[in-house]
Amino acid sequence: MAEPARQLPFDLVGKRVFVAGHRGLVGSALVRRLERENCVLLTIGHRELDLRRQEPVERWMKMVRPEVVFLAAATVGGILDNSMRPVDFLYDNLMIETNVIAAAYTLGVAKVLFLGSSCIYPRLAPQPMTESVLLTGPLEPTNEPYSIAKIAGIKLCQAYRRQHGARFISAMPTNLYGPNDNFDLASSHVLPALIRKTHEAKLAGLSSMVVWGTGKPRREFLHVDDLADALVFLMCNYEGEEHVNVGTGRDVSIAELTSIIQRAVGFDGAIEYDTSKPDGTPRKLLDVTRLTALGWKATIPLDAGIGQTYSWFVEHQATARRS
Ligand code: GFB
Repeated sequence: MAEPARQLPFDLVGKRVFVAGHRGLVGSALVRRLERENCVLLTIGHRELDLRRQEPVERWMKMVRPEVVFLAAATVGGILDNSMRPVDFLYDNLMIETNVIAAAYTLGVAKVLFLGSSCIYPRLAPQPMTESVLLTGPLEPTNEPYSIAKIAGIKLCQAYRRQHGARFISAMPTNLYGPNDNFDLASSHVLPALIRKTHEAKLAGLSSMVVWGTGKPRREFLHVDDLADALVFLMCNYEGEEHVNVGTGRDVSIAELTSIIQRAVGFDGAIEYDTSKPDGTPRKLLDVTRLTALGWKATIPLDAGIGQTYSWFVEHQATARRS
């Protein structure tokens, strides 16, 4: 079937916009960003609606009739959490994306943006990774179930475009950080984990702190407010079946990241590398040429973003997710 009509820019003003996963890191940033778009926000908590269950999802979406969907709901976690809960990362994510995307099509939702992750790409993909390296090699074993679920989501959006002409698009963000992140040391990603560890080491007057792995892997970090801005930009200005990378185009080693966080927190203790923990993918850096050519660029520098996130953590420690 032919590509759907490309009426761009796609206007959000006055539209009923469902942000699935609005309490998470990405969803909450999207809600903050969409408040500037004069649209009608639709949200629901996971206690009220389990997105893994098809019939309640169909019923709720039929009732609220969204015209636009940002699919930011997902089971997510850091390297260890991915290894410990392969069923949750595969099953939950397959169910959530299948239910929401299928219901969006059935109900005639005008446009859907599905969110993946840079871990969809092969473990040893050439760096920086262009969108075209998808499915060209084996995945990183520590997050293979999550990656497979996210690849399925991209393919489902493409399939709806091809078979039914639906305007379903996908964005692949790099590693994210910011307010409302998970600060639990067992299940979080590296950046919030190191903020908390550094802060607690400083308060306890310790002379060192533990960092997992060798410190050599390289990662690219994007502030979630930049991501939310990019997602609104893509929703309004992108129409294509290829997914679009969203990142800064710059990466740092975990050792460099630790130094930046230590400076922000004001702790200069030694670093002990716990090499019993996995390094994961040696390097993950996105090629953001496609997004830059469309007209969007990240604006929040890493040190400023980390400073802001640290302040948020200190202020919200009591309520931030810590276990
Ligand atoms: O952020 P992270 O958990 O996930 O770990 P990935 C990144 C790197 O930081 C790894 C090291 O090399 C970790 O060993 N690291 C050092 C730490 N100290 C810590 C710590 O205290 N906590 C954590 N968590 N890491 C995830 C995927 O991979 O990236 C997900 O598992 C998802 O599926 C996400 O794609 C974006 O970047 O390795």
